[in-house]
Amino acid sequence: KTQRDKKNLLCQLKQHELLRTLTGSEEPFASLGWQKLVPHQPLEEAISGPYRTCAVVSSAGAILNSSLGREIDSHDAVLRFNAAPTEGYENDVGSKTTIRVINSQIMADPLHRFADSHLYENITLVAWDPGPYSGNLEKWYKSPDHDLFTAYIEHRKRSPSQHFYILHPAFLWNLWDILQSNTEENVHPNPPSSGFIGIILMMSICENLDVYEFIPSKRHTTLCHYYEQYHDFACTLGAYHPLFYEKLLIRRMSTFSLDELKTKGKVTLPGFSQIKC
Ligand code: NCC
Repeated sequence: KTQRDKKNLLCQLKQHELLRTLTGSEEPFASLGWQKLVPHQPLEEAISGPYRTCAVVSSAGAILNSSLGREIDSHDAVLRFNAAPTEGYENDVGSKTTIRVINSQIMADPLHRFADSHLYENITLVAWDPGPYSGNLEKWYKSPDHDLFTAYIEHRKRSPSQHFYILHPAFLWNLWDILQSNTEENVHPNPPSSGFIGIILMMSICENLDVYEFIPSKRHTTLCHYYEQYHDFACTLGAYHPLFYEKLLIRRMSTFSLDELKTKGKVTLPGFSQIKC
C-alpha cells in the first residue's frame, strides 16, 4: 500500500510539470522588456544537466556535527538555500554549490548584501516571491512580498551571463495545491518553503537526489540554522510555511533506510525522468 501511495504521489507531481520560471512574455513583464532581460534558455537547458546525482542541503541546525560534507560534495550538483554559507562548515555541509534557491527577502533586504556577496556569484540562482494566489501578475509586480524585481534587473544587467531565474508564482501555488490535495488537514494558505521548492526543482533536473536534514535526523535541535546562534523550533516544523506537511509528504515519497534517516537525516528521491507512470 505504501508503495502504491509513493508511486501515485510521484506520478502526480511528475504529470503536473510544475517547474515554471518567468519568461517575460506575460504582462506586465512583456511591456517592460523582460523578454530581453531573462535568460534566453529555459532553466532545464541552461544548466549543464541533466545531473545524474544531486544533493539538497537544508539549512537546519541539526546538520552541525554530521560530517556529511564529503558525501554531499560527491554529488554532481548541490543545491543550497538563501544565505547558507559553506565557508567554515565544510566538514558538515560540503563546499560545492551548483544552485541556490533564494527567497525575495535575500534580494530586498540590504542586510544580505545581495549585490556584492560572493555567495550569489558563479552559480545558478533561482529566486521566488509568492504573488497572490489568484495568479494576477500585475498585482504581484505592484506589491511583491519583498521587492525582488529591482535587484533582479540590476543583477541581470551586471552579470548577464549568470543563470538567474525567477520562479513563476503559478509554480508555487500549484505545488501548494498538490500539498493540500494529499493532506487530510487544512494546510494554511501560505507558500511552500524554499526547501520544498528546491526539492521539486531538483526532481525536474536530476536523475536522482539525496535530501539532507529536511526530515530531521537524531540530531534534531531547536537551533534554527547551522550558521547562526538562533533557537526556534518553528524553523524545523514551520509557522509561516506549511513545513510540517511538506516534510510528511516528502517522507511518503522517498526511499530511505531508517538508519540513514536517523544518522544522516537523508532520504532519496527519483528525478521525474526516472519515474514511469
Ligand atoms: O530558514 P531558511 O528558509 O533559509 O531555510 C532554508 C530551508 O531549509 C529547511 N530548514 C531550515 C531550517 C530548519 N531548522 N529546518 C529546515 O528544514 C526549510 O525547508 C527551509 O525552507 C525559506 O524557506 O526561504 C526560509 O527563509 C528564511 C529567511 O528568509 C532566510 O533564511 C533569509 O534570512 C525564513 N525566515 C524568516 O523569514 C525569519 C524562513 O521562515 C524560511
